[in-house]
Amino acid sequence: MPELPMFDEPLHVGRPNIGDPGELRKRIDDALTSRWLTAGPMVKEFEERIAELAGTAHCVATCNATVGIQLAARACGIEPGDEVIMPAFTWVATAHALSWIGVVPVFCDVDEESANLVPEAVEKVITPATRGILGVHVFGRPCPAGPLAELADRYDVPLLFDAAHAIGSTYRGRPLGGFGAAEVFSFHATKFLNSFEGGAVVTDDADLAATVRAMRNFGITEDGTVATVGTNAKMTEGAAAMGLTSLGVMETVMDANRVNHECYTEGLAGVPGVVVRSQEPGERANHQYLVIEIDASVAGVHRDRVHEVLGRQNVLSRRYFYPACHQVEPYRSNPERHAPQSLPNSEALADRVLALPTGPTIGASDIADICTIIRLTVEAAGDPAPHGTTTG
Ligand code: T4K
Repeated sequence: MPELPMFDEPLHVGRPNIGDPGELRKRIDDALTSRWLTAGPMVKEFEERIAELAGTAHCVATCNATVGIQLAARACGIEPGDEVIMPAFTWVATAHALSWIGVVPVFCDVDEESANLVPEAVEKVITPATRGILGVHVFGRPCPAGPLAELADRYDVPLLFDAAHAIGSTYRGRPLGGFGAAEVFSFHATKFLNSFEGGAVVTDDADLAATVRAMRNFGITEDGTVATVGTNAKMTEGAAAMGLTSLGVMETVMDANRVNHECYTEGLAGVPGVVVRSQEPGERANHQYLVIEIDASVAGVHRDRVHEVLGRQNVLSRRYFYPACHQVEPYRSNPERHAPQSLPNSEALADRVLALPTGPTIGASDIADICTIIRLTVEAAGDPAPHGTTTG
């Protein structure tokens, strides 16, 4: 391994895709000239574009996805004290979004291959106290939305999806966004489609959309009356300007990510214990995240060691998602409430996954070099490093 970092500049996971900066500046100028700075015409245009992409009748843009999940849950009638089943293997925001509004996340194990909820596992943790199911399309790979909807119907509870990673991917050939009662996208700076910070609730249900829209604006409905409890979750015109600009390069970014996925798969072929996570066969994938799994028992080296070695070479990989939700506070201290069953697949995944840089700024030769670092680290395998306790 070279003494000096292989890369002069750090390579990040989640480097924002900006699109044409000239277009962005023009949109910001337009907002300044019109003196319409938030929840204005650009937000409306952004909502129309997102609804079109998701194939849904309605889109309500929000300041981020965390609050979007809260609005969607409240608009579905999920109240403080209610229990909602969700995967243990996701970014902690999914769990915290619920907890912050007093809803109790109950963690369910995920399928090891897809890293998503599957109905068989969900049914095992359903109790009379269950008031909802919140699936997550982890790394943009679709949950089995059809069978989950049948299960939710059978138990008469709403089904929602945290689609933070999922715009541009499909399930049974249809864009993610149109499944369950509502789905929630994230447009955080690190997402491949970004609006600085931002999110959106998408749905085909007109009443639900109207409730979310009111809740986003202090509970005020279209006719100006306060009809419900609400918050301030509005998207700004600046955020929408970035979102619209970022939409201009979305297809290019997805193409680049797809090619990068192939390069990593080829580059890591034959490295014992290391696999590149795949996407759903037959579906369109946005390849939002490039995630490898390192099985220490085969590779002879733990994921944390590879993370550390890459860091020294200026490749800033991220341990998405580690720890699993039930392994962090406040959930860890209350397993009776949050983790009624064991969660072996979520724990195994959290112990093995490592997100690597992707996106249009990463080229084939960068990927070849990153793969070389990983290959050499496995070849020189020593004792597994002790586990850390921080996320990412
Ligand atoms: N559900 C799921 C499944 C999610 O993954 C997320 C968020 C949510 C819900 C909630 O969505 P939002 O409420 O955020 O809309 C990041 C993001 O903050 C978070 O949005 C994302 N998931 C999560 C997976 O990753 P961190 O703490 O790892 O990110 P951060 O800010 O340290 O950035 C990661 C790397 O990206 C940095 O090392 C450098 C690079 N970066 C970041 C920013 C912000 C840049 O190059 N430029 C930038 O402007 O959480």
